[in-house]
Amino acid sequence: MHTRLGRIMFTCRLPWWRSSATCQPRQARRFLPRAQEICQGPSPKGVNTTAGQGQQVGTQEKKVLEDLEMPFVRRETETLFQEQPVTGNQYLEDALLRSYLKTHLPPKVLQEVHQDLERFGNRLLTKIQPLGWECELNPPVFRQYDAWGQRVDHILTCPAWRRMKEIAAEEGLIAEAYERRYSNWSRLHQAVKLYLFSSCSGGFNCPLAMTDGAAKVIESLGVPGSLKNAFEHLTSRDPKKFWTSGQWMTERRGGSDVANGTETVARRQPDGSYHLYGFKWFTSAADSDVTLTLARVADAEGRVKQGSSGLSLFFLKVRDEEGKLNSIQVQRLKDKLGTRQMATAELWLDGAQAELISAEGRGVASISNMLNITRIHNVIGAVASMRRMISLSREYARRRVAFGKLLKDHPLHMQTIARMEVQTRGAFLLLMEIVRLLGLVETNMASEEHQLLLRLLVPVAKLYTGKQASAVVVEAMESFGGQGYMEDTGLPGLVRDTLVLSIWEGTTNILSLDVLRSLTKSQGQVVAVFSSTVQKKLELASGTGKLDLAVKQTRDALSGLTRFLQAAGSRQALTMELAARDFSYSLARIYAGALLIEHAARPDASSTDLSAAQRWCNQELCPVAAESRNGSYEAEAALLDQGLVYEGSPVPPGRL
Ligand code: UCC
Repeated sequence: MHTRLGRIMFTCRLPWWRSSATCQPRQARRFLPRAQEICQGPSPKGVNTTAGQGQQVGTQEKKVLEDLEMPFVRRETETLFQEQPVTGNQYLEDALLRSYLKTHLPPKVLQEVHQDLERFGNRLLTKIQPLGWECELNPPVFRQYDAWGQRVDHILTCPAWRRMKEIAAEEGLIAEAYERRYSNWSRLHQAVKLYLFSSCSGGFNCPLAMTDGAAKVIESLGVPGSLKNAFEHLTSRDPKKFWTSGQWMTERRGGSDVANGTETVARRQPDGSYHLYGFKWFTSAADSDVTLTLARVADAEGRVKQGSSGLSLFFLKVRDEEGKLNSIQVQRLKDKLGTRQMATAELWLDGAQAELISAEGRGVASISNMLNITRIHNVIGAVASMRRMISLSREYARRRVAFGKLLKDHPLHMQTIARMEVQTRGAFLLLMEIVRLLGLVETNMASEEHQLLLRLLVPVAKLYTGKQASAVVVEAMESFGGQGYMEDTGLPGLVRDTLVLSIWEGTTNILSLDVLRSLTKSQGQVVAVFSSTVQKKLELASGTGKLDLAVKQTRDALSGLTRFLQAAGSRQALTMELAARDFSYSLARIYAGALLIEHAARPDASSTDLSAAQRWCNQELCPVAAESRNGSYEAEAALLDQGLVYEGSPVPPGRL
């Protein structure tokens, strides 16, 4: 029976948690005659059998019919099947999202945004989720040659993936941020739509991240005449006009060390354009229409400048009007753990025509506008994954019976999900804070403090939520027991797609170093603004009684952070490098704590707002102070780290 139902569900090609279109066990029962057919093979009528075979079939048929008479075999086991969690409109079911919008948006904006999100939530549920699953089942295929031996390098994507592109345009998933019809709140509106879209987008959130990043770079350049057309396409609501962009940064010598690892050379042409020659080792959504990429401009003798100051930023169209690749060859598609819905390719640039769009040697600084946007999208993806898994997990707990009661009535199970919920709430408020600040910056309403805070919080949020999301989705998968590990439930796919979030767009350590970069570049101002902003939020909550302990814990953590920085100032650079990750985690935990406290201090706050703030603040909020007391950032500790890692390794100690 298990096998039969399994087959029925497989035939439906939808995971069991996918909205109303899904084949549920109950619906599957209606397919029983079909299931019998699958089990028995074709009807004897249609089969040209010998008399003996006919007799055998007859016996089998009788046996099956007898089995059907047996209640335990045929019916009772059905009742053992676990009910699928059925989630509804994810906007309406997200209490924190709704209370955040109600608190922060002006009433008129709230009214319109609410209507749009409710409608979008329904569209996601009924139309977009099934498309996302189709994308999962039909990953892109690479066809290098046509039937006649012509090299074509076609990346074939499925119809659902192409439909996602149209939907992204129709919903204004990029346009919303650039039209600014809600002034500084437009970014937030866009981010919330992307947050709802993310986990049912079938991976289409990735090209959207890069498209947004490309539009941002072009806008920050003042939309020069040569890029006006591209900007219009990237920010279009017309599905026929809408373009997506790639972000080709990674080369063979590494994804992080862009400044030293980029080998691609740009040769200037008489008409002022450039031809690019190089190998891009990891290009996400390689089916995009255009891309931004880095290269080194060669001088008249063909020499290039190494290092960061030798890099410049280029814009190029991937194909010409006839769809022919722009002197680009696709070497192969990457075989990834997750995000398989999306074509990631290795590309040879063999004279690809491109336009220089930054000042020469300012490539990294220019593309960092894109990186900061894609890193925000990464945060959106992380919070969305956590929210999606918790949403499914809590629904499942309302239906699954174990040890004589529903999972929701097992206190330990609820404690486990509640802990995930607290993590997700902190991450969500961090995300909202960043997009709120970005909205202010983009509408010239930001103070210098806002800008500094945004510069600091983007890498902090990216690195912290990426790690949180990996931990939360794995924990949530466990809350389904063995079912969580079953491929056709769709849950492993969600887990796989989440695990990349701490890797791409800068790993945790690289982003921790970016946090230090922001400190150095601003001469410590980012931390001064961070401290004063946290203090202001805490002051607003002081005297609310139930939050007093949380406020004290956050204040103490902030003092610990300040003391650490004062002491670190007189130490070697090694101290800050060793502390970079713990320092960034401390910033994330303290700031998210302050945001949760602020949200819980609202006059109409609920008891759950209160307990989320209290519980968040009960964790170690300033790990960098604790580890510093343990001596973890001393030169001696660094040597011991090596000793621990390489004990027993064949590497001679002198070489370490
Ligand atoms: O491409 C990838 C996958 C695409 C998929 C996207 C989908 C994601 C969406 C998910 C949705 C669910 S993955 C490849 C991503 N690659 C990276 O993220 C690179 C990681 N490496 C770094 O971030 C490095 O730290 C570098 C490349 C930034 C280091 O380069 P440099 O040249 O050594 O850095 P410098 O010299 O410190 O910085 C050069 C300039 C400085 O400005 P000036 O010269 O004015 O002082 C820096 O201040 O760049 C500025 N800068 C920044 N400015 C560097 N980083 C930033 C920043 N983050 N913000 C502002």
